[in-house]
Amino acid sequence: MSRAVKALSTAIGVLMLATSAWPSPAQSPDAKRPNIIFLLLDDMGYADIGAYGNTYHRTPTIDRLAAEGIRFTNAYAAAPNCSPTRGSILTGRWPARTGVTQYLPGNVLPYARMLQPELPVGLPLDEKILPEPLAKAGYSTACVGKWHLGGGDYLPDRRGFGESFGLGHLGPRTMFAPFRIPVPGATDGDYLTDLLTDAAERFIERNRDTPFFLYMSYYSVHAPIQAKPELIDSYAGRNDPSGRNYAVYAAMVEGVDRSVQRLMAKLEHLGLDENTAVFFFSDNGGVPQRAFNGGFRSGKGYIWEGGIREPLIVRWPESIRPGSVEDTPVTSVDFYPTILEMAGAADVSGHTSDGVSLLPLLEGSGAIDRPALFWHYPHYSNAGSAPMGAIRKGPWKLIEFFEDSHVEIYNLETDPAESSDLAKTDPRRARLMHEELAAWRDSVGARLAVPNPEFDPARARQRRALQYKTEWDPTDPVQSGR
Ligand SMILES: [Ca+2]
Repeated sequence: MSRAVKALSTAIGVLMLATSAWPSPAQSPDAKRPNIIFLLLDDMGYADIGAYGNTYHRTPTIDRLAAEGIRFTNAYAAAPNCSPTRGSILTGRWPARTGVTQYLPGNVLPYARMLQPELPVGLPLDEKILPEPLAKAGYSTACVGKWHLGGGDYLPDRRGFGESFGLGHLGPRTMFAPFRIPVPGATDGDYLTDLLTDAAERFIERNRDTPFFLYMSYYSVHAPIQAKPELIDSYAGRNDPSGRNYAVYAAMVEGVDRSVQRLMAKLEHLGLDENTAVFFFSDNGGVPQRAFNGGFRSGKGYIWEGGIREPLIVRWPESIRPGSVEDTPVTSVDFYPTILEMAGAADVSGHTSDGVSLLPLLEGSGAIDRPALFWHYPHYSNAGSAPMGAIRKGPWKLIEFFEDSHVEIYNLETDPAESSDLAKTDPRRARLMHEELAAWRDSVGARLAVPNPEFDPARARQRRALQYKTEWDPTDPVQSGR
């Protein structure tokens, strides 16, 4: 439909609304509630897409989302890896509060300098998640793709999602069918990103007449790094200014862009693109060997900026001015209250969110009020990081390293690469921020890493097999995601 015809039909719609004494259901306030699509990428770096400065990867559709919506430059994941950030999105609560502070099931390092707090087997069942209040408000809900918040009773369709389509709790060993868990409709050689998009399209088609919430959680661009051969070939001879020329990774990123293009075309075809809010976000920073983290320090697994600063785009033509850029620091716990406010949905009783609704920023109608952002990562990551915590307050960030209790502070405005520690030159600021971080940990009941009496430097990285709790059966392929 052309813009002129669209404008005309909107005008006719408004006219009908104004003159009709008995509004039909299609004209009730319900019909105006936006559909919400949350596109969640796995391990995508801050600058993996063109809208954030990448000139090697081709991401025209995602760039267009930014051009037609709002792009955040200080958006954060609440954690530097998968499960805790995913939990924070779905609950609106800090990982330190839900207890999911590490990828599940985590790791056991019996000789490390510190003993890590025990993890739950999944996002605790008493945690309320987004689809519940949305369903109560009349939304159809679906989880498509990666979950990583527990198997069995912890899976999305048992947690309030109306339907789910994916590979269970964990990730795939291959991006090409056959997978270790059969996927309905998949034939050998099918690409996983495309299959998820197929499922999302079917969900959108089926729910075109009711408001819907689609949690679209791509397995890309997490390992295994695999892409369709024709896309890989198309990167031959293309200039990567980083010098890596990792065509497979680039093609994997572009594979997502092509899927997003299909979803946007579907929305437009159904006349839903104006009143659908589309979020684009990544669950943690990129792996530095392949991803572009925008010049920020380090990557996945660390709470240096490279591990937690994320691309965040929201397109919602009904309410967002095209081409907006927002510098206010925001975090993944904010999505829950934002989405509820967008949907006009009341929260479920007994649930409290740690987040702040971003609607004033999205609409350009005002600022948000929040004293600080916090991170609590009392764990060892696969990338080699040791237990750490952080607070960001204005341009200032303090990082606490739990193994030796030392702190560092950085001014992110003047030193976004976190290269110059100012803790010794500004000890008062360091002390105040450290106290605020510790007080926050107390307030959310954060579980701490503690000194390990068995610490053995030579064997510190040696792992022991996990002892699973009885409610999660690791021999069950559906639960374990194998
Ligand atoms: Ca991840």
